[in-house]
Amino acid sequence: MNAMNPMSADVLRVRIAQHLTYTMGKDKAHASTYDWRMAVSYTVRDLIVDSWFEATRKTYEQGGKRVYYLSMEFLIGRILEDAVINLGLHEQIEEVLNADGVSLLDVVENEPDAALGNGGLGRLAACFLESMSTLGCPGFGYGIRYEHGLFRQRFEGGRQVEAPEDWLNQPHPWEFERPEASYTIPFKGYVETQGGKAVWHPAETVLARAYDTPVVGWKGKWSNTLRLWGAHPTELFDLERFNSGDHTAAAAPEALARTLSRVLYPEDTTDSGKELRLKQEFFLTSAALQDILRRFLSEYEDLSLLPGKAAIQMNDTHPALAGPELIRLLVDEHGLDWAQAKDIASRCLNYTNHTLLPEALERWSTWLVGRVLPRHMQIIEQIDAEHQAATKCAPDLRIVHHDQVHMGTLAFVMAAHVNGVSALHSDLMKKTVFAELDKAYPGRILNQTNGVTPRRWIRLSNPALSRVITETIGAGWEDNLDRLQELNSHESPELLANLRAAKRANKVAFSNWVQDKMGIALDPDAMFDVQVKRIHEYKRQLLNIYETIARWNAIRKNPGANWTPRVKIFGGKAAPGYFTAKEIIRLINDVAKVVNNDPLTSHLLKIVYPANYNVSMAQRLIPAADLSEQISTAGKEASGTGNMKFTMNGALTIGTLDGANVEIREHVGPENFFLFGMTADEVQARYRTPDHARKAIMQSQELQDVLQMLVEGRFNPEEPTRYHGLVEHTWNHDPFLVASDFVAFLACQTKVDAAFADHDRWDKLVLRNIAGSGYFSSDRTIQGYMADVWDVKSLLDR
Ligand code: 26V
Repeated sequence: MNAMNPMSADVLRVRIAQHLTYTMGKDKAHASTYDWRMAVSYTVRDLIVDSWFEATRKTYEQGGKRVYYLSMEFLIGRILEDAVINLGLHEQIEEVLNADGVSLLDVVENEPDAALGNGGLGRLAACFLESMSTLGCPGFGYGIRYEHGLFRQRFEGGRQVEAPEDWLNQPHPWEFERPEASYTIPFKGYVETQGGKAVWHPAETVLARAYDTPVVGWKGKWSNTLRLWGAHPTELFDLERFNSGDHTAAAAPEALARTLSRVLYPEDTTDSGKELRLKQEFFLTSAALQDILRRFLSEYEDLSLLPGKAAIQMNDTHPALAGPELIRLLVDEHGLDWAQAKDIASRCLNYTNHTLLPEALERWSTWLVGRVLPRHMQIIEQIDAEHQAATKCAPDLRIVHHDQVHMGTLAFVMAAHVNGVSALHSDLMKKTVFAELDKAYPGRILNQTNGVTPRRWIRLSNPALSRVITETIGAGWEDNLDRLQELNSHESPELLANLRAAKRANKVAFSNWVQDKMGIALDPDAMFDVQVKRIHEYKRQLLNIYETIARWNAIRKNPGANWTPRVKIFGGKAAPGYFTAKEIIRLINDVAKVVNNDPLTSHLLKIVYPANYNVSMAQRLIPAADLSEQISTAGKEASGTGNMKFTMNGALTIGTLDGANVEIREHVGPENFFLFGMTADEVQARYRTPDHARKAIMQSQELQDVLQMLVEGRFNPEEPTRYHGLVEHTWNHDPFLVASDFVAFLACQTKVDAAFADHDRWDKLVLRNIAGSGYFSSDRTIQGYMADVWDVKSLLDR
């Protein structure tokens, strides 16, 4: 069922009522918001299943290649509202619910976020799945069905406190459990050679069971599957022990097995060789590959045909065991010889790199890999030996080096294509971390600049802007986002006023939410200046809060001057073990408390940091933003995707030449982008300057004042020494060059103030940004992967 053949409100009314009665067992008089949400979800799901079956049938019929996207993270967010929008049922369902005095908004907001990811990498995977469905690219997402997604964040005394997230404590209406699709995942034990063949005798096994969620594309024309694996015990429990009264021990095997899919790792940098994490990675990888081979062998016999039927994408190195595991399955289980198996594997696999930060590159000790996956350790050694023989590479370019398995090198060596996620990032891959591998395997590295789905990130989250766009350029831009360019030729005082009105409505809605949740009153006519993303030193939230303090000082010195009122909005979580990031959070909250209560400045400057930033909060916040802070140290942010969402929603960017900022600036026009700071090359040179931080601080009285206030405990008189460590860090280390970019940042912010005060000018900048953002649709990105990496064709006649 799709928008070309829309469901009438009458049919929907009957179906929703039936699910309310027969699925939920409630009558209307007693139905809660939860009951309505489930009834609506089942009704919508039924409609998706039709297109899902059709897509599956077409895929089998055509017998073409499929894409398998392996990712440890899928940061989906809410599903119902997205499905309703993509099926074009928003108005009808609203009508049906309103007739019973129920609000669709309440129903939609009753759904917990599926937060199966940490940040950009996981959200990208979710956007990709939606775009693959919109484009009719036959594919599967493979991930883990974490019982607990990313932790919930709250603040106590300004400090981050983590609580477990519990999205599965209610029935999850979007998934289909598939008990018949389960695979045994082996661990540990030993390898024996029998007649020249390796035989692995695992000491532990766990069952991976499939849970399928359909992902519906725009207008419901196609649906792909997100297949998440849940861990189950291979043996239920020890009945003998249970009968003898030891109930806890009897259940131990079950508990142990289930830990594999219990919780998402919340660290986005590696801080250790955690065995459970390695096991999770293998659990996903092995289950996915066994499933891929099973599906292939149900249609074909000759495994040498696999590369023509399966493109397997490794989302970062987390599934990089796919190389050795595919070889193991082909050799040990299917009897192929080594050379053929390796050739097949390396023609199926591709690898996307998402970061060049050394602390986030995965390495596992050979001891751990050898103990958990003894057969894979042998295979890795063999791959490495052949890599060494073929490239004569230096020891530090080997996969195994200093008793560690370098997963980036393993992924690179085993992949047909390796890609970065923005032009700058792919370029830096070739110049830095992967320079030698690029020479050894020329042409393997290519670029696919990230994108985001405009269905969720404009159409769903910003209905006000969506209406203005449709009224101006007509329908059909949602799956052809380059059409936003047409907005430029419609420039008129009326269009600019409409854009302004849409933005203001979003700001009012966000202000009401902040008032409600935090008890802080915001002025919707102030500039909403937003930095939302994981808290990381390289992203430089510290630079932003230092600038905020300097701004407060300047206002206090001259309160009568012509200030542009601003609301500084922060959002984001820190990894639980990341001490400095947590200090930055606390500092922002401490500063907010003091600044927001200053009667002299509170009409000119407010700071808000709503806790627990997630996909749903992003959907409220991004449409209300005027200014997007993309201020990472140049060369450190691989791409960014939030930057794209802000641009599409008519926020202007203040940013460095980093990641996709470079391309955003080119597409919207350099004159419509607030650029500041050192380039990636200048950053490298700056690191070589002795005492760079101290020298920079001496150049700025404003920064010295800020640091002095922190030394004096101006924002935390109850414990004045609280930020001495942070100040010392800035003076003596400053690894991300906050001090060196401070003066430029301040100057650029002054330009932003002036631009915002000039309404006519600002409105035009907004228009240029929206109109230039079409390139950043994930449809464009997926088309790039289909053509350059996967060699897969769309199965939709568009
Ligand atoms: C790293 C690790 C290391 C091992 C432990 C688990 C774990 C989980 C997550 C990560 C983060 C990988 C890097 C990442 O998220 N990169 C972001 O990817 C975005 C999508 O390409 C990109 O826009 C961001 O710039 C980049 O930081």
